[in-house]
This record gives sequence, structure tokens and C-alpha cells, in this order.
Amino acid sequence: MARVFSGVQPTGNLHLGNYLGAIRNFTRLQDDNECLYCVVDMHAVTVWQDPKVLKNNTREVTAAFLASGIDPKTHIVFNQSGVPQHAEIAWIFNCVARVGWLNRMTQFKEKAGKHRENASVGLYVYPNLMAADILAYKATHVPVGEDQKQHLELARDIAQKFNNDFGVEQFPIVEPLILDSAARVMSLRDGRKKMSKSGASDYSRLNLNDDADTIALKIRKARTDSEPVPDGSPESGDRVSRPEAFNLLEIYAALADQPISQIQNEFGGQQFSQFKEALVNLAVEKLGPIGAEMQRFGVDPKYIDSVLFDGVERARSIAEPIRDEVHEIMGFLRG
Ligand code: AQP
Repeated sequence: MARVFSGVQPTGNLHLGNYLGAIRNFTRLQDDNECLYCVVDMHAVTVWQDPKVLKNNTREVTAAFLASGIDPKTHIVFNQSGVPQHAEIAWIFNCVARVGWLNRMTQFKEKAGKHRENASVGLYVYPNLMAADILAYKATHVPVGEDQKQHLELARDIAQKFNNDFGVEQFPIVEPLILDSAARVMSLRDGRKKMSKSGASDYSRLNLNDDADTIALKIRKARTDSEPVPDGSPESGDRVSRPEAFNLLEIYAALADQPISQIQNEFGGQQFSQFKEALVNLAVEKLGPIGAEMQRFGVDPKYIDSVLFDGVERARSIAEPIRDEVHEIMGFLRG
């Protein structure tokens, strides 16, 4: 049985990309693995968060985990800041990782943008904390969307360098689990940009708590081109020439759990207005129950908090002895 770790930031606006790229895969790994799913609140504060909003967003991500079918009794659902070993091991990784490695991280470049000098130091060393999140539990498998692949490669480099520097086999080499074609869901307004929580327009994403009318409106307004739905023939274009068209097809295929070729067989050659109506029905069918469950949990914050506190206790009991091993290896005196 492998140990699986993954996290989602409580930065609001949880969307279809977070669901298809990550959370849905979390649920699928539950039967055969020991899973830790974490609301990574310390990652969230690498950009400023309003404290009151952060609390609600932390509960909302937890509610999304539960509404999507994660079982917090068999597996561990918790918030990162409750387990201090993440920060402790991250500091050690700050001393293992090289500045040159972090300078290559594209997410930092994208998020810091032109104002690099004003970005927080936390945003810069974010991948070291992510490596600590995983390795504090010696987890080996990490389900993420494609955008996180580079950070996971860094986690592998850190584990390897730590092991080499100290001549030990302390940390395993983690495997990214990028499970399906929806590993990269794109914006509904611009098929070249990924769907993201921070996308300026709410019409760029389907939020997990959108109601049926909102889902329908956003899909009907989603950008397409003037051509019919691609049917798979070379003349009908590809992902590069028709990014918005293929994004909608991929979303449909992922929600239906079918290969994209089957969706093209069914809808290829139709007008997008027709295809969009089918997508509306499918998206409402799949996302509606999750949104409704999230709302049900939303009125019971005490229950959500109790899930997190229980998860924190159980996560600490795994991470503490691993932190102790690391301290011993490093030569830190322990009382
Ligand atoms: N568009 C996406 N397609 C597929 N997977 C995605 N993920 C995020 N966006 C997409 C996956 O969701 C998980 C949790 O993401 P996160 O909240 O920890 O961080 P993020 O990648 O920074 O999410 P966003 O939505 O893109 O937020 P902002 O706008 O703040 O940058 C991860 O596994 C991620 O791969």
C-alpha cells in the first residue's frame, strides 16, 4: 500500500480544474492507498490573505474534499499549519535546495510577474515547503495537475540531495500521479491560459459551488470559434489551432470519463451551441451534487473543524518521528 499526499490551497474560488486535475483523483486513490489530503494554508499566505476569509476558505476546501467523497475516517484530512513538522522540515530543505533550482520555477515567475522584488520570500521558497509537505510523511505518490509537475521534480531533487549529502536512505523519491486528460483544464475565456482561482473573470472558470443556472450561463458564454465541433479529422484542427474548442471537448470527456475520440464521434460536426447544451447537462449532473454537499457542510463549520482537528492529531503522529529522524541525521542535539 503506497502512501499518498496532496494539498489544495485555501485561496477561494475552487474550480473545475482543481476538481478534475486533483480532487477527483484523490477520491480514486482511496481504495488501495493510505492517503493524506491537506488544506495547505501556509502555502496560501505566500500571498496576502484576509485572516477571516482564510478561515472560511480552509473550511470550504475541506468541505469540497468531503463532498467529493474523501473519507476522513479511513484517510487523513487536515490543515497544514496544524502540523509544525512541515515548517520544521521546510527550513532544513531551504538549506538543501539550491538558489539556481528555485530560479527555474516557472510558477514563481508567473506569480511574481514583473514585481519580483516585491514578492514574498515565502512565494520563492514555496516548492521547498511543498517538498516538506510530502516528505514529512515519506509519501511516495502525489496526485496533482500538470502545473505542479516541476515542483514535484524539485521535491525529488531535494530528497536525492539530502540522502546523498548525509549518506542515508531517509527520503523516498516521489512519483507525480497525473491521472487523466483533464490534468490541465483551461480558462473558459482563453484556451491558452489555465483555469485558475485568481483568473480575473468569474466567467473564466466553473466554481465547485456554482448553482445550475450559473454553470449553464458560464458554459453558454464560454469562448469558442466559428467552426463546428472538431470531429477528429486533421482538417478539423487541433489543440494549438483551436484551444477553446478542444478545452470544452476535454472537459466533456473528463466529466463523462470517456476518451475524447468518443466525444468527437458523438458531437463532431455539430454546432457549438448544441454541444454546449449537452455539456451544460453533464456539468450540472456531475457538479451539482458536489455543490449541494458543500453547501450542507457550509452550515456546519463545527463538524468541518472537528474533521481537521482529528486529522491534525493523526498527521502529527506520523510526522513527528520522521522529523526526529531528520534531526538525528543532521546532528541536532535532542533533549
Ligand atoms: N486548471 C487546472 N487544471 C488541472 N489541474 C489544476 N489544478 C489547479 N488548476 C488546475 C490543480 O489543483 C490542485 C490544487 O491547486 P492549488 O490550489 O494548490 O494551486 P494552484 O495550482 O495555484 O491553483 P490555481 O487554481 O491555479 O490557483 P491560482 O490562481 O492561485 O494560481 C493542484 O494539484 C493543481 O495542479
